[in-house]
Amino acid sequence: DDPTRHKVVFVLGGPGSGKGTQSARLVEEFGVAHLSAGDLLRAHMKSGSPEGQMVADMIKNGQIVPSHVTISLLQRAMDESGKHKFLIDGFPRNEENRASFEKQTGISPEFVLFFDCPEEVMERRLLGRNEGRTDDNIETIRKRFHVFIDSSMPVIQYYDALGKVARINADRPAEEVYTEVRRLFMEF
Ligand code: UP5
Ligand code: MG
Repeated sequence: DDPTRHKVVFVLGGPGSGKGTQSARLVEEFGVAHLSAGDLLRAHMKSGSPEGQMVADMIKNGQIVPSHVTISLLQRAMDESGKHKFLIDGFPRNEENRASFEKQTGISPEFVLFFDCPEEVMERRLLGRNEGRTDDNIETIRKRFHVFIDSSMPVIQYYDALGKVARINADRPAEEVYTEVRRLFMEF
């Protein structure tokens, strides 16, 4: 399988901005493959390996897992999917993630969907989610917000400077957000 055929869209935005929700709709309508880096890491942490334990500790603290771990999970998922169009949700989260991914896979994204949402709205959504995630507590949520501003926003700025970012106001009902997301998705 030729990796140069792979087309990738990064789905970025703060914790609780709606990355997973909107990605699921795009999958339904356009049949692209959805790879949530967070979901892959959460599955990996249940593996019982020492690396899994490290991932669990880092997620509970809202920290960014080392690139090599996340990238190998993403690469394997891409290889196993048999598809060549991917939505990668929640990755890259820092400059090192971004540079390593582009270097190791040779893939740069077609574009980036950026869900822009106020913190108080994201906080309310995360506290109301109730899916038993170890990072959905107020203490970890504050750390996640901090890491997002400090480490992840520079990645969005990097792609914005390349003209690759489509910003979406995510502080609206999910249906309304999707109307704009699908329109942007079809334009590209
Ligand atoms: N909801 C969604 N849209 C809504 C809307 N428009 N109006 C009202 N409610 C809405 O949505 C969150 C909640 O809000 C849901 O209950 C939903 O119904 C509702 P969701 O779509 O799940 O938002 P999402 O942006 O996906 O939120 P998530 O919590 O998954 O974002 P994070 O970025 O925090 O989580 P992720 O899983 O990507 O990462 C978790 C951790 O893994 C990171 O903190 C980090 O420790 C680690 N990680 C890495 O280290 N490296 C990576 O590359 C990726 C993750
Ligand atoms: Mg998510």
